[in-house]
Amino acid sequence: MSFTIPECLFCRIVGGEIPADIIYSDEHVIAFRDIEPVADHHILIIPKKHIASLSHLAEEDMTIAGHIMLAARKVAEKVGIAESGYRLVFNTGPDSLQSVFHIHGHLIGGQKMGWPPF
Ligand code: IU
Repeated sequence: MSFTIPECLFCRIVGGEIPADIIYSDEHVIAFRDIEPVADHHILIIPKKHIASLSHLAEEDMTIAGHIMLAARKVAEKVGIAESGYRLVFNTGPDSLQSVFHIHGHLIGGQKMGWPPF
């Protein structure tokens, strides 16, 4: 699935137009380091298809959702946080402070975290 929109920053990263520190890429998703990391490891996992947020995920996107989760597991293993633990956070909508409207999971780890996250 390769639906992209030109004004979307993350679609432009997918297209190679904007550089990113890419950790993982396959047919459906890419993962790259966040430019403003909040933890030792902070990696964004995004589908190549443009989907604005979790609230815009359709039934037909079920496979893509699965690919994002599997990529998170692979990236966690690759950067060495699979055993110590991590979070996968999908900020969705205004209360969550979502700022980029191309769905992305924040894979966060490499240090002890607190709970609740606000
Ligand atoms: P949010 O959940 O939509 O708030 O997260 C967007 C993230 O995208 C945020 O952590 C930014 O630091 C990150 N980001 C980035 O990695 N590269 C960019 O060029 C831009 C934002 I703009």
